[in-house]
Amino acid sequence: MDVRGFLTLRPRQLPSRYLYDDLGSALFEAICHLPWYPLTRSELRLLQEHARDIFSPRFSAAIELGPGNGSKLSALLEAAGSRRGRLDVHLVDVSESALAQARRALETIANVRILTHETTYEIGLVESVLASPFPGHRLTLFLGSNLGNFDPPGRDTFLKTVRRALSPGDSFLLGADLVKPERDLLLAYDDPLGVTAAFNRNLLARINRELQGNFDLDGFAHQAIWNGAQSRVEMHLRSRRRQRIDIRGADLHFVMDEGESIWTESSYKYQPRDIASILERSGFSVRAQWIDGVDNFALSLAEAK
Ligand code: AVI
Repeated sequence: MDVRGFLTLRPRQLPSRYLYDDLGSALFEAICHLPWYPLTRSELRLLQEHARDIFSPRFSAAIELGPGNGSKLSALLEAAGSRRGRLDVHLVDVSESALAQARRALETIANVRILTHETTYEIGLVESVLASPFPGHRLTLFLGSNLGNFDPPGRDTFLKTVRRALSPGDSFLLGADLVKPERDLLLAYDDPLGVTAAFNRNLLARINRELQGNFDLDGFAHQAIWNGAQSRVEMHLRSRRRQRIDIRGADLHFVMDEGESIWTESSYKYQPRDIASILERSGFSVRAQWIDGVDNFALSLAEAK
């Protein structure tokens, strides 16, 4: 973890990818079960309902970037039924434990060969494409509204990199959360059980553990803010008092004022038409968009131009 550069920025920040150590990943799994965080269930419903439209018999490989516990891809493959032939399934993640879990969820499915890539999305995608050359087309999946954790310039660069790795006619399935009433968004990111607060504060515990920090976890309040102008939910850790922070492993020492915050995550929320134009700008043609009107979530199926 390189925290020095981020914590000295104003406002102070920590990248959201640092939320996911083993405990952070387990807390995120728990969040997905919370009644106030409907994204995962909503996306799963869409995948099951539209599996036969998503899946084309011409696919010879499916590549999932960030497969989590593998449950979404396995639900999609099961629901695709006879639309699916023999398939290479590539799972890409930096976390060895996530890959092992996803592999276990998928290996009981008939007619699939599973290949794991313990690396970044960008490198893993290129490796997957090289390992599953033509004939046949590939379906790349980027689900869970993970796109929402990129800021807009990073998001556009990432999607263009994905497009460049693919060949014309390959498909891309994107799951993204939609704008909804502020009350629902704040409950999703500041739940009454305090699981999201624990997920956020665990970042400080991780720094204490891995970099010999002295963060007092009770000295920071979890805060979720809806920033309507930027269309994003922000997670912050707000200092409850003036306090001195020492992170010996990063040779970093500073004072935080009462009310000062560390910004730990942005989750962008979209309008369906924005998702379509982002994809088009990145070199894809949108073929279909399915919206869950109950929880406001969108699945978009696009094809590399
Ligand atoms: C992983 N990512 C899409 C989640 C999100 O909704 O931004 C992470 C999360 N943060 C708080 N709750 C869940």
